[in-house]
Parts: sequence; structure tokens; C-alpha cells
Amino acid sequence: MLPRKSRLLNIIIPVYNEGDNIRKVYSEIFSKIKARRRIFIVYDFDEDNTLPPAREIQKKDKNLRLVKNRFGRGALNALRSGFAEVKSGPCLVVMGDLSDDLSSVDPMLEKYAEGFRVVCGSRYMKGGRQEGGPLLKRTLSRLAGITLNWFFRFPIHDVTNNFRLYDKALLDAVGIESRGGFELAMEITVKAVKRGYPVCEVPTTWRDRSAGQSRFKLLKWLPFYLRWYLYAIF
Ligand SMILES: Nc1nc2c(ncn2[C@@H]2O[C@H](COP(=O)(O)OP(=O)(O)OP(=O)(O)O)[C@@H](O)[C@H]2O)c(=O)[nH]1
Ligand SMILES: [Mg+2]
Repeated sequence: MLPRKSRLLNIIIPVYNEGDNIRKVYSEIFSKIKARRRIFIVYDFDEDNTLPPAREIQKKDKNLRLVKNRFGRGALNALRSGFAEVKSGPCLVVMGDLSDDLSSVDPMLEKYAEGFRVVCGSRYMKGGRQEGGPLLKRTLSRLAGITLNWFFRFPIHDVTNNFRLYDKALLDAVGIESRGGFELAMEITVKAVKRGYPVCEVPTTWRDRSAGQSRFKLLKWLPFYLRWYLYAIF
């Protein structure tokens, strides 16, 4: 049973033209997450095709908010905008392309209630899985996670997955310096570990999107990931 204070879960979903996915993401949230929650869908521009179906859902669910990216475009700014909507408590980042398995969320919240301030959905620990995705990206991501865990005693096996639960007070305390995109998850986690916050992982399965288009910029963001990898080691 979760303590009352930690029960309102803030779910942040960055979206870029996820019109073909958002209804399914919402029904997964509805069917798989037991905790009381509110949802922030963060979009960049008014013509985004996620908005019409999201507005339909909003008519039935008053706990769904559509937030326009207030720091400029891009996934990183979308996440920062989502975090800025939340005063305190658990913030869960979920992708809008159906790649995250939301049956992992209740176990993540249990860990949060135990006192962990970052709880990572982990594809590379025992019980975790990854299905599909570009080979180079998968390999680099697994390599980063496994080497940090094996050689540098990092407390988790998957350092790059963005499907992660953060405590808002921790986000405020560590701050955000990322400049690329999804390396944000790695930055926050590495800083949290370095500063002695309790960090843990729960197994999850990641599936490649079946609709819409990936906007992950591997070569452009690689140096940013490398920065946080080196920060973790030294
Ligand atoms: N607001 C906003 N959301 C974005 C942007 N780029 C991506 N997203 C959203 O962020 C989530 C993840 O984006 P993806 O492009 O699937 O990236 P990924 O899941 O890390 O990588 P792959 O799916 O493996 O390519 C999805 O919900 C996207 O719609 C952006 O520029 N702005
Ligand atoms: Mg994706």
C-alpha cells in the first residue's frame, strides 16, 4: 500500500505527431496504472496531429492536461515544460509512441514509496527486455548501461531509457543542464547517484514504435550522452 502523500502520480508525455498512438497510450494508462494520476501531454505546435484525439479524451478525463512546450521546441524542452507543471511528488516520463510497458508503473511506484527518488524502467536487468529498434542505438545503449553497472558499480543496468520515475524535489535539486534531447534521463540519474540519492530499477519491456516516426537523433546527441557517461566514471 502506498503512503497517501505519494499517491498522486504525474505522468508526462512528450508528443510530436503521435495522433496514431495517443488513444492507445491513454487506454494503457487507464487499464494498467492503478494509482491516482494526472497526465500532462506536452506538444510543440498547434497543428500537431496528437491534439484532436487528445482533446477528445480530455472531454472524458479532466485529469488530462495539454501543455504547450514553453521553453521552445524539442523533446528536451517538452520534458522541462512537463516537469515545470508539477509542484511536488512523483513524475513519470512515458513516451507517446507506445514503447513503454505500463504494467511496470505500479512496481515503480512501490519503489518510490520505499524512498527511492529515481526509479528506472530497466531493459537490461534480469526480467527486462527490448524488442526492435535500430541495432547501433540498441548496442550503444546496452553497452553504456552494462559497463557502468559492471565496472563502476552503478546501481542500475539501464542508464539511457527515458521511462523513469523522478521525485520532483530531486529534479529541482539536481537541475537540468542537458542540451540535446533524451540524454536528460542519463544526466539526472548520474547526478542523483553521485549525490547519494537512492536510485533503483524495475524490469520493463521496451517495444519499437509501430506507428508514427522516430525523432531520435543518434549522431547529434551522442556527444551529449558521452559527456554524462564520462561524468559517471570520473
Ligand atoms: N514535444 C515534443 N515531443 C517529441 C519531440 N521529439 C520526440 N518527441 C516525443 O518523445 C517521445 C519519444 O520520441 P521518439 O522519437 O520515439 O524517440 P525514442 O523513443 O527515444 O527513440 P526511438 O523510438 O527508438 O527512435 C515520443 O512520444 C515523441 O512523440 C519533439 O521535438 N517535441
Ligand atoms: Mg520511440
